[in-house]
Amino acid sequence: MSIRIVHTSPYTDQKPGTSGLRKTVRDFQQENYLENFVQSIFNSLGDLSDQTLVLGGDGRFLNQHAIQIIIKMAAANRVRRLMIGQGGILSTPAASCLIRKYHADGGIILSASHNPGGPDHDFGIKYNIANGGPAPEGYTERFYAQSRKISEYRIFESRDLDIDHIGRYRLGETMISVVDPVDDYARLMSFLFDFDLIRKQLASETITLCFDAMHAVTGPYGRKIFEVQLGALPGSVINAVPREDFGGGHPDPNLVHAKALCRKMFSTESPTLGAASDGDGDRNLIMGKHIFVTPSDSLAVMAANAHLIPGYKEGLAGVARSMPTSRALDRVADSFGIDCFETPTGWKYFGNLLDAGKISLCGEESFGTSSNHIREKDGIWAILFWLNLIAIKQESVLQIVHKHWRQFGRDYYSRHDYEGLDRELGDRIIEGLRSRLPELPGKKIASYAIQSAEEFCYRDPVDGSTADNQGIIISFDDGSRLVFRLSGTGTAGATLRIYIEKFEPDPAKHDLDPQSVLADLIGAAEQLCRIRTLSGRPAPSVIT
Ligand code: G16
Repeated sequence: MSIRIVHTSPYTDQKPGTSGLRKTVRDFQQENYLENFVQSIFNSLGDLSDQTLVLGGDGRFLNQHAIQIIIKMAAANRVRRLMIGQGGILSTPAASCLIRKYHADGGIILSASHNPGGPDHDFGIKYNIANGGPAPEGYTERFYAQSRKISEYRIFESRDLDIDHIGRYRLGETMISVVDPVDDYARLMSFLFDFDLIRKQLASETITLCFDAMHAVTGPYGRKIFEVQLGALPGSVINAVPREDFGGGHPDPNLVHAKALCRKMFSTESPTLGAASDGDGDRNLIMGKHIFVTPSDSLAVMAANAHLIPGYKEGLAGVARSMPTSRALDRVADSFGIDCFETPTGWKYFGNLLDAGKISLCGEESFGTSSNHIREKDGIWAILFWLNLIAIKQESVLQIVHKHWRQFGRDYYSRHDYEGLDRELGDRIIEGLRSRLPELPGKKIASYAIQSAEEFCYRDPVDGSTADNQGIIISFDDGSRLVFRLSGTGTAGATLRIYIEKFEPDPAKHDLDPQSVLADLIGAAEQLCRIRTLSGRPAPSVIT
């Protein structure tokens, strides 16, 4: 066995986006494409001979192949220790949990999250730092800079390692432990939530659950935690077997892609709680009998009730949400007298606030919620939170949400996505809005008067770092708001996201259809950006 040095040429497009380097499988199959990026990460991390790294992925197509390459490259780069999830599998939250628990220096996670998988779809690679969270921009900029000048990579010449069995191995100077992907994570969950109480209510069928794992990574986590440890009825976890192509589905837990679950939750046989998670297990969808809880509302309900849950009984230090997430959370924070921070889209922006103890709960409209227990968003955790809450309150999801609205008011909310647009058109729309920002305040659109028009720029309150151009916000004088931004996770063309929200304090108006309530604002959005006219598309590709 020896180390081979392979000469290579840089690719120019290895700039990480909202969450790591996310590209099509075909991109990753180009000669040395994966190897270049992995070596660029290693080159940026300094001396690896005293570093421990965690490695795993969501099991999508290319996962197995990439894991073996990364193992050999880690050994050739003299990484001291590698912890790998058995079978190359780790959900994103479980990877974050392992990094923190074993004081690793970081981790490489293979996933394109909620994007579809298979030879014709997407793959991705992201790096998480020692706090267990996504690499901040300082790191990703260094990876990118390295990728622009890379001329060689190092790889160990050896057979593939058996990662299907738990055990310890050695490759060159690198110690390798293959670990159970679920155990440590499940243990952490049992400290945060009242497993005894949930178990009793699941056993007596006071609470029933349907968790759709969407043939993605959370199948084994869901089976073990919900069915084995908590005793949910067998079959409570559906689509539980992870597949390389997610069974041909799109592992994005929303109303469009989690269709089977939605049908069930609006039928007469719906369980108490319906939930789903995404490709790598960090997103969550929460539903009750005849109700979909928007991620923004779910976050606000969690914040309002966290003190009831064992892991949070001391109360919350503060909370945070990404800028386009509705302001339902702010109202809860106000009433509790705690800080509510507004960050750019991207989980990495919560890391400093969590590390500094300024917040203990955070979330995003894009179906992500989590707390200070790890540094990633966490799908199974969010579902356990709701299970625990229902068990304590002995109320349905619908009752919990309706009571919340009565107390705090309802933020009607929707996101309209126009996917796969021409990149140039996406840029032109944002550029057009940006250039009109100074002239918009004071103008009237439909019945709405614009109060302010600005581009969101963030200054991290902990380290003072800044992030500019994070989305365009148009605020109206009745408190309604439109946000426009381009996705940073798509792999084809551009995706324009339009976020629409309107506050309704009157309980008599809390039971209306969000699309109807927001219709005028949706019209105003079209007048402002003219996406339908310019793209020739009569409607968004996805509405959530
Ligand atoms: C990633 C990020 C999230 C972000 C989401 C959507 O999620 O981790 O913080 O909200 O992308 O980003 P965009 O609107 O730029 O597409 P995931 O689950 O894809 O890793």
